[in-house]
Amino acid sequence: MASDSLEGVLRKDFFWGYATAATQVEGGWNADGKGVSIWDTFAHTPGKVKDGSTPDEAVLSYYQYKSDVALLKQYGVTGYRFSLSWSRIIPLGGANDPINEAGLQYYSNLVDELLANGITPFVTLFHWDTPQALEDRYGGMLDMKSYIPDFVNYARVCFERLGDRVKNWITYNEPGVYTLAGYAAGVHAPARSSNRDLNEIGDSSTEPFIVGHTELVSHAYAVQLYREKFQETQKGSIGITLHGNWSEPWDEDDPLDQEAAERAREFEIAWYGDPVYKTGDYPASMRAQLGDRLPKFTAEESKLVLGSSDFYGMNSYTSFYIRHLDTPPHIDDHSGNVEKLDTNKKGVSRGPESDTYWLRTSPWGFRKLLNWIWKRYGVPIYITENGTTAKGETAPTEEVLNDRFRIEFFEGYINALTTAVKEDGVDIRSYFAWTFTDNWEWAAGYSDRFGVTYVDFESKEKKRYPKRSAFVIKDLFGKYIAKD
Ligand code: GBH
Repeated sequence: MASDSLEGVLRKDFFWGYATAATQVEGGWNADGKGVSIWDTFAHTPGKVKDGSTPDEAVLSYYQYKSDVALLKQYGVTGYRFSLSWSRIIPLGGANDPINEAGLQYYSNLVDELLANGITPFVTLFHWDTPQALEDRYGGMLDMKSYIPDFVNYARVCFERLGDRVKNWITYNEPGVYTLAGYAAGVHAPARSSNRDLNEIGDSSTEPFIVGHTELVSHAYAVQLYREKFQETQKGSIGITLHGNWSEPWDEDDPLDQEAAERAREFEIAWYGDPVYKTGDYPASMRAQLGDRLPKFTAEESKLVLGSSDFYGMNSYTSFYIRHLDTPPHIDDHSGNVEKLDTNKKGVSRGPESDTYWLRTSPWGFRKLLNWIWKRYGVPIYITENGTTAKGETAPTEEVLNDRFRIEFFEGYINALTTAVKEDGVDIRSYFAWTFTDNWEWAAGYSDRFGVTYVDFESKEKKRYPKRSAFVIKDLFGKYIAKD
């Protein structure tokens, strides 16, 4: 393997570590004044989560942050990406609603603990947990005019209270996943779609695009505020994190499949990426298929959104083969009228199966995706999530903790990203593996284990058991990051 020649390839200030999200790890769902989020509501609605579980306790990191930071330190990380729970900080969410000091104190303590251990915090403002009160008050992100001042006020509180120590901000995590899972498929909170077997309310053909627009514009206003009022003194950077997998043509020689794959990338990634980094507008392929169902940017919005991210925050897990369809697009299609397949025309698989239906190990697409993003947008890339589950992880046995499958995943992807830096000149500044510990995997509950740390969810304290992958990742970055 080429791994030795990759020694010292990554910049010496490259950040690496683990990413988490508040709902998935904190627990303390109503502790110390926290308000209810749409995910609390969702999970407490019978039938919504696969194993009937809730994030009420999750992995109790709200209570165990000190020992968790100690474990992170043992894993050798230089950064830790976590999200703030909006309803922990402002329980009712709105610009005129009271602040919960106890909630802010928790995050302030966590930041201090990280810094005291030499770990740089990367903080996400929004990882899907809209305050329920805003949903009830005006429909959350469906009402952009009401929502923007509330989100911007929340961002301001975070900058004011944590920005003296937090220098790396991410506004939204995966706006596209929030909209598609929550408003198109209806399988995530706030559980809206056109599918009346699943959801009482919603319209999959319009709402995802309305909500996506709200995310983009509110992101841009929060960034404007940071740049005008905080950046000069606090000297941090701010951006957005987009989700995207690699789309490869099913038949590499068929121009229709090549176009379909590019269309799939545009619907999944450029939906948000082009407005922010390239044109201030949605891709032409989306306008062509969606017409007036896709909102239009006003001149003012467009100007505000374009250039509103200091970096490209990138979450990616897998690759798919994409085949064109000969039929016209369905009104509820959000992928560019394509078919997503596990094997290509020659019968080659996209990669070995994990324990999660959509996820297969396919590092070959990771390098291609890094190049596609770099060529299209040309801003530094911060990889903010990447990781996998593995079959058969049901008890912390020696075999499970020696997690070969996950190790091979990380070896492949970390190799691919380092090769993209070395061979292709892509500017990559961070890598956060998903995730630190097994956690509450949203609608999949506790069944999908993404952690480099096994968690015994049956134990009262959610006991942690390091898996070997944590130490393999440490060794890899120890080699690949340049020394002084
Ligand atoms: C991330 O999202 C999240 O940020 C994180 O919270 C989560 O725990 C982690 O991934 C692992 O799931 O059937 O092909 O349409 C990744 C989100 C999940 C988005 C699968 C697309 C639909 C798959 N992706 N989803 S598909």
